[in-house]
Amino acid sequence: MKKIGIIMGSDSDLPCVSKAVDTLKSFGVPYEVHVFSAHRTPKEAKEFSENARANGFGAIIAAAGMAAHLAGAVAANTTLPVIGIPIKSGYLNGIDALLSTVQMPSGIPVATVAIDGAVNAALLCIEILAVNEPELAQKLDEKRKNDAAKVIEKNMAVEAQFNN
Ligand code: RP5
Repeated sequence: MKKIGIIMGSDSDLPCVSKAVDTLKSFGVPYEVHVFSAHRTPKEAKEFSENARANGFGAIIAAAGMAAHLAGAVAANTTLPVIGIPIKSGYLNGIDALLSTVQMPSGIPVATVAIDGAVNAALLCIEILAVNEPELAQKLDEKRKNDAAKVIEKNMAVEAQFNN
């Protein structure tokens, strides 16, 4: 199975990014985690992105806060799918990172999830891999069913509390 590359601009992004790691782990998807900054360590970020396909990656998650150009910079150097996570931080609480990540000019796509949307970033990567991995597709179906069952249970509890 292809690996997922998880990169972040700073280790201060880890509290959010670790949720993506946990999600990939729960599906048994292989991954690597790195801190590469588009502005502090641009050479390392470029080298990783340029070699990612040859090194067995199937998609890359790039998480960054503030003037977040990491996902775009990674996407500039690979044609693997890149999922951007705008990190909530600083004076603007992630709105800056959201706009920096989502507003990519035509030609270099970055699929952007919600601010701090680490779980969805991982799920999107799993969905990408599941195109060629039937077992992963089955696990995704099971998760949807389990999630729905939990909501149905909560609905029953709420209905029992408020409806006669
Ligand atoms: C971005 O700046 C990082 O992705 C991080 O979210 C933010 C702050 O970085 P630190 O100053 O905490 O290293 O590059």
